[in-house]
Amino acid sequence: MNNLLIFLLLALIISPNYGGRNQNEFEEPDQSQHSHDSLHLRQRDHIHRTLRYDRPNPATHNQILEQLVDVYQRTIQPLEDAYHYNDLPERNDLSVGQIKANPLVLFLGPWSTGKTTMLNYILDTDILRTGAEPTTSEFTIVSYDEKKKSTEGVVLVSDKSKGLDALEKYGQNFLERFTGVGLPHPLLRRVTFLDTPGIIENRKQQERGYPFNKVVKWFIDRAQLILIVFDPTKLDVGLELETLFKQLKGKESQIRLILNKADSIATQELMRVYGALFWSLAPLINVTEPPRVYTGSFWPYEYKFNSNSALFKQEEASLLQDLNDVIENRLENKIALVRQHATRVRIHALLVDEYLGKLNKQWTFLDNQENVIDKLLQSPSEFNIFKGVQTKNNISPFDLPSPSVYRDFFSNNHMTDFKPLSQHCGYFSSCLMDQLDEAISTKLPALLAQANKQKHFSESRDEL
Ligand SMILES: Nc1nc2c(ncn2[C@@H]2O[C@H](COP(=O)(O)OP(=O)(O)OP(=O)(O)O)[C@@H](O)[C@H]2O)c(=O)[nH]1
Ligand SMILES: [Mg+2]
Repeated sequence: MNNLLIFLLLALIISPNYGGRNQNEFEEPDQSQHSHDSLHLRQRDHIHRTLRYDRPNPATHNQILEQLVDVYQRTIQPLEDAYHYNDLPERNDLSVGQIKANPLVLFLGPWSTGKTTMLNYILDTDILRTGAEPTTSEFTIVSYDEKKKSTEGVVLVSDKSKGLDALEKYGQNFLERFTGVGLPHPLLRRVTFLDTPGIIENRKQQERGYPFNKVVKWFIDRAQLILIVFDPTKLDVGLELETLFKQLKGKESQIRLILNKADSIATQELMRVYGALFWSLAPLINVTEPPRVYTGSFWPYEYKFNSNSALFKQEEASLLQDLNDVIENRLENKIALVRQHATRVRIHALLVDEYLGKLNKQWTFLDNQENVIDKLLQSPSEFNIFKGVQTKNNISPFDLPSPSVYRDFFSNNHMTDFKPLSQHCGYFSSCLMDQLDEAISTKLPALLAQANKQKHFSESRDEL
């Protein structure tokens, strides 16, 4: 009996999770690294050369960003507030913090495929814990800080300047699984990474205690590059991965597939795995152009003897170039994001205005106002509401939300709480909608032209 007790005590002490230790604490040494001691490190000059770490942001970069914030605050936000845009269910909200934030690069995919190792490799660190078992248990934002620092999720979401405050809605359980790692790495001045817990097939959503898929979708909507990492020795495509790809619809141009650890299998097998990967993913990716796949071994060690090292080197160079393009295009992407948001806010304001117009037309003093509102919400097509907005304002039918969204919206906001667009005009300033239209058609394209000019100027300076 005593022996059994001693055995259990010992087992508990040597267990890696003894004491409920947070798996992502970055002081923790990587146990798996010990087995890598005999491996030689690869040169990393190419990473530095491609990503041009030390090049500071040009002064014009920040000026353009400030102007973009100004356009948002002066012309888009007033309409957002006037028509309670942020009460729309499933909306894509925007904040000054998000506009100013660095481009976001996501690491997603099944467990133990090498996501965290790859991130450590790019940043030349071993600060994030890696391991052969499911290791990353937290959504980990890796961003710039003057010194190494770990920040808890609750703190991250309470700082509005970080643009992460909207994540608070996913609850305390999520916040306990959300963490920030700050590093004084120059690359992080220009880009922010998110490491995610690997997908484990057959695990039910509720076991996580927070809406994992919704959280992933929130980050997907805000990411400029989405790296989905696979391990050629375990290509199991199940329900969780299918769900992930469903959430990636519309973001196909940002997706890159990584066939990692490719030097651990023979060439012929690698070809077979490459085919199998496409075969299993094809039904999940609904576009004519397949996503780019990078094949290689994205860790700091020399490729295994006899592997396709020349190919892997080229693949790594292309991937780094891809990452650099995202960094270089960050201003254009931000302007496009604000423009897309402005278009959504415009459509919302036009729809509320149309509902109001129809209410005023349909309602007479003999009717019960609530009944008229209900009729408008239940059958908007009878009153030509969506079609009317679409044709009068030259909007694509694909950009219009579903009428059920407005049944939801007006259940929390009474229709008569809003004023029509024609009443949102100042004595000395133009109407809110005219200002928004001007931002979409003139101000934002002008900022885009400035951003392009600045990019070409930096590129031509690099070539000298
Ligand atoms: N042979 C080889 N092994 C690798 C490579 N990259 C990572 N590994 C190993 O694969 C295991 C898993 O690596 P992680 O980086 O922890 O994987 P992950 O995708 O972050 O895993 P989760 O956090 O559990 O989702 C570790 O033992 C790594 O040392 C690689 O390129 N080649
Ligand atoms: Mg990991």
